[in-house]
Amino acid sequence: MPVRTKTASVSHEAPREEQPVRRDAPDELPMTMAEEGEAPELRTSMVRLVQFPQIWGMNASPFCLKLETWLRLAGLPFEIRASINTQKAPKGKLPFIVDGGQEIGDSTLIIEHLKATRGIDPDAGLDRHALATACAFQRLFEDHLYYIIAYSRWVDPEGWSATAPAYFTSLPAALRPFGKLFIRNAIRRQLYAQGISRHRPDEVYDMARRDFEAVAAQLNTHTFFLGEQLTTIDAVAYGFLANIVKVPVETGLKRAALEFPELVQWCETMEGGLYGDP
Ligand SMILES: N[C@@H](CCC(=O)N[C@@H](CS)C(=O)NCC(=O)O)C(=O)O
Repeated sequence: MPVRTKTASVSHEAPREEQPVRRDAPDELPMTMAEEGEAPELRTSMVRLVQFPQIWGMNASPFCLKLETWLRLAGLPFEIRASINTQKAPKGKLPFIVDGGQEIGDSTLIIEHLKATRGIDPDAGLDRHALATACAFQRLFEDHLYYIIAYSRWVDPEGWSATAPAYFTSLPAALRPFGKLFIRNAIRRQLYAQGISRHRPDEVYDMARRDFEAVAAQLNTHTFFLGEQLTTIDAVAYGFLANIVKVPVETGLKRAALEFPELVQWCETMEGGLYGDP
């Protein structure tokens, strides 16, 4: 369903004439094949997205939500297989995809694979400066804010009171107390090793507030992250921001995000445009 925003409309269902374009220009194709002078067949197979099941009415994994959002933004057909088994994932983490029998892990590598094999690239029109901005913001979300989200859910007692009852419902009741303790302790050790848990909660959430400041400043200049068109960084940002403002984990992290109404508004625009009723 197209969504009207201040200055632009967004739809994950491209009108017929804007359906994914087959690109035959050799310089846009993988180098080895272009060198042979042959245009590879662009794949049309349905992508299977393997990701965690929903919690709180959405995908509570920022990386899974990022990839699902990108698939919707790109207008590619996909089916979802819910799983909690990371051991079956090619890189031991979710999400991964199965594409024509090939398993591919890591949301960013998956997006690169899909751009190359489907000939579709929401970032094609971006200049060097815009790509640099996208790269820096992606690192902010994936290599900084991600750990604060994990801290808010698994370490902060306020967040744990929402995480504990929501996350373990697929475990048999008798195993739940052990599962909760085991997984929480493992994540606490990871966050201590990564470093974020060595700070006081007010320090952690102040760091997040600076991230939100940067994101809000960027969003204030355009409808979407890099202008009036959706690009990959919008999918990245939605995976993380929605996982803060739209989940019932009431910690200093969410309170800091809610100080920026433009972030909430932008999440609503994204949700309405990409997840709204067809
Ligand atoms: N770089 C990976 C990160 C994926 C990731 O960290 N996934 C988390 C869920 S948000 C996961 O599978 N955690 C389970 C684990 O580490 O065992 C990507 O972009 O896909």
